Amino acid sequence: MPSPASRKKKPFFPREGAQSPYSVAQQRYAALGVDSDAALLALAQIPLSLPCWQGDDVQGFEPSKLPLSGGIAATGSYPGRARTLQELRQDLEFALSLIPAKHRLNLHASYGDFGPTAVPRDAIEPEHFQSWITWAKTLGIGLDFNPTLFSHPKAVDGFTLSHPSKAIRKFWIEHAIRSRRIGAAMGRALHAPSVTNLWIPDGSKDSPADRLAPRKRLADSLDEIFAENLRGTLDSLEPKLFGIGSESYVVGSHEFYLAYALSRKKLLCLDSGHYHPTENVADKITSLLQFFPQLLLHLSRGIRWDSDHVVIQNDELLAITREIIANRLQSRVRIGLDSFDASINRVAAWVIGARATQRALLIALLEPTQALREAENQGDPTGRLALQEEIKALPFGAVWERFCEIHQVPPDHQWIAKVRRYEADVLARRS
Ligand code: RNT
Ligand code: ZN
Repeated sequence: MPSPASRKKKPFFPREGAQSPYSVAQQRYAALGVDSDAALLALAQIPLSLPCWQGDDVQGFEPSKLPLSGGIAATGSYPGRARTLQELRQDLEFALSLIPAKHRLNLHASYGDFGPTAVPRDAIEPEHFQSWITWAKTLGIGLDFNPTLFSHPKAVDGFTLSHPSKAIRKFWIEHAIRSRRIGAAMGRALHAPSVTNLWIPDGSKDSPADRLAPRKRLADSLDEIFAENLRGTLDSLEPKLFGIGSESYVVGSHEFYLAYALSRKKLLCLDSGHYHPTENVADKITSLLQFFPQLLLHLSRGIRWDSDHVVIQNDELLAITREIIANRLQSRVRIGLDSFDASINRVAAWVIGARATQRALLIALLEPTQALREAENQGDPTGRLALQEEIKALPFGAVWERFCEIHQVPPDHQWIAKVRRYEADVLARRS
């Protein structure tokens, strides 16, 4: 006769301490046909390109700094901004030590190792970025690049490559040509192509009388910039729908760059902060990839008029990572982050944004895509919706903790203490 204890129903969940949280999660996912070990391996293969400009409020290292312009703004005065190239590298190395797996750094042309003498933007050379290349090699990370067409006397009236003045256009064309060569030099030196992404601020506050001519001038400028065939760089173009001071008209709009990039075999960059608030950026990915071999993403967080808040794990981000992973598009979508927030610890901003993106990618990698598609293919939208909702409660946190453990970085709730110590020891000493 069985004892009353053994007649008790076996608990569905193993008792606390009986198994590690990861193995419990592993079993929950396996029951849905998802291999969490494979998800951990796949996540480690997805590099994120971190924006150098989050470390110093988009100031750069040109000796004559102009205030940030071009309709973008880093608001806040949190202490500890990196003031020199050495400080920025130190902060980046520290941030990278808190982000699991290997990543990339996205540099702007204004962040060269220029020394005390001003180097005009139309005279920058790969040599000004040699120390970045050496640094990246030491860390074993890749570099991406961007020409800088803002915060400059020749960019103050809102137009650069589409400016009516030929001389101004020529200046910026030369800058962009040189930037492509720098991106190519980085890519060749680091044995993996660098993305050289072009964003320009051109646009106007009020309705222009002529929307056509600036776009024609921009197309012509771009053709000059891309005339040279280069190995080592992938060119990319970043549209925007509106900005501060370009509320009524942006020359490089979505349609402009979409058509330009497609016809010239360039990459298109989707910045998730650049579209109307109800526009679904995630939904653009599979449409564009019917025709583009690759895309670049600037993951960002738009709030009202700002397009560059720190990335967080919100529905928008989850929808984007889900589209990439569920369709196995990770080798065709390059992921960069784009934020500049001067109101919080800037090192923490990198870490929060990168880890949020990795968590969102992991959630996508743990999705029971096959089961969802089966429901869909069987004409069962009810079952699909039920499962889509229920997977939100699956224990992805334990898998994320395992990822941090494998990559020897502090788990959630622990990395922030390290940042606080760094703040006290390093950042607080910067006046
Ligand atoms: C601006 C664009 C652009 C910049 C960086 C600094 O709206 O998003 O990518 O954020 O070039
Ligand atoms: Zn961007």
